[in-house]
Amino acid sequence: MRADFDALAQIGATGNGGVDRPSLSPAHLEARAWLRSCIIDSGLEFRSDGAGNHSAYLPCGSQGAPILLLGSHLDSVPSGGRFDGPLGVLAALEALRVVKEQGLSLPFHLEAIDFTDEEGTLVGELGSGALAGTLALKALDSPRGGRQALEAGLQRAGLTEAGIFSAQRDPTGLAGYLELHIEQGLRLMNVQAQIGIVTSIVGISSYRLAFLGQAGHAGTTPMEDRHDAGLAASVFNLAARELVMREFPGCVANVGQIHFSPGAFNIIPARADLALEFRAPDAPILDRLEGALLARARDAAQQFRLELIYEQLDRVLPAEMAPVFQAAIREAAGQLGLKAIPLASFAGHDAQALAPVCPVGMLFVPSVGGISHSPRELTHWEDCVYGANTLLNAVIRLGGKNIKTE
Ligand code: HGY
Ligand code: MN
Ligand code: MN
Repeated sequence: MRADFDALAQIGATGNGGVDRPSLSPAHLEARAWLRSCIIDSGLEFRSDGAGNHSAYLPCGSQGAPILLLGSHLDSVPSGGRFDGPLGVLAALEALRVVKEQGLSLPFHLEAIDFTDEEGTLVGELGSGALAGTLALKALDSPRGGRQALEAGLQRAGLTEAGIFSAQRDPTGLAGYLELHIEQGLRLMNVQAQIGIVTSIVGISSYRLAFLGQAGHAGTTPMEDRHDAGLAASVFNLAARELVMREFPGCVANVGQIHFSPGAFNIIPARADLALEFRAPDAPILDRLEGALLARARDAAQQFRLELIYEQLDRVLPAEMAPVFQAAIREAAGQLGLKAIPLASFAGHDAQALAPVCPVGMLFVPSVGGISHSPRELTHWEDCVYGANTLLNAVIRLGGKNIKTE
């Protein structure tokens, strides 16, 4: 697993410990080709689907048994870390290898999967949403990464929009989904725990907003006469932060992009385009937060006598982790003598796309300094191994439980 991890980290490497593998980019496709060869060299069956999900399949269950999916994603955020996603895919692959070597038989088959575009540099949880049948057709109309990037990526990967939806699986064939991931926060490190038993995953919504003002001469236009879109964008960004910190404890909001146009030193910005994302632990709070943020945007537009337009790009629901999966993780960690604590995930994950159709579970390992989505992302290798062993042992424990009913 270590040799695989180090080899994979070289693909799309940014030279400072990170990787740059946006979904369906050449570097991402190179990583997928590398995974395919790993799967075949391991004597496992290679599979891929219309959404570009790549997987290793091990028929270790009885005839007609459902499949327990394990995995994560190989795509990264731009200039991201080398652990976010790959650790889960490689630990899943290693689990299949060990089950195969040991000749273990389980009440389900195993499949180690690399989901397409978890990070949303194109759409967001694209492959997992397609497999689950939860991907909305409209999600492809105005995707987070823009239509052009989506079309170019699909073409590069030999995929089609219609083909994406053919990836949907019959839920009766799915025993569930279990994912190992880095925590991307500080809670495990703060209590010296090795394993996080994920209890729930946060809901996430994203919008594109634009403030529309008037271009003008930056030198000759009196300050009080300006319709400056840039000012509204700045006021809104600060107002969003204040709103969340004052009125929405446990939630977050982020303006990840602001683009002023025409964009010159001496032109008053006519237009400011913003990428807004916000997260809440449950759907009603997510909806309340959405309304409050849009009200702040309207206030900012009014304050500077501007027009406001906006479009919701996606809304991923919060998800509860199946108690039987949490129990299997807790027992596996205990059996390995590891300290495990329950915790909610404020990062989104493929597991939340699958949660509506099958029982899901996640386990975390510590992130040094809580840093992620950065080349400085780091998990000590010892913790990666603890996570992989806990994943494997949780799979074996799930083999002894009645997953669908417990
Ligand atoms: O954005 C997230 O929470 C995840 O890393 N995709
Ligand atoms: Mn991830
Ligand atoms: Mn991520």
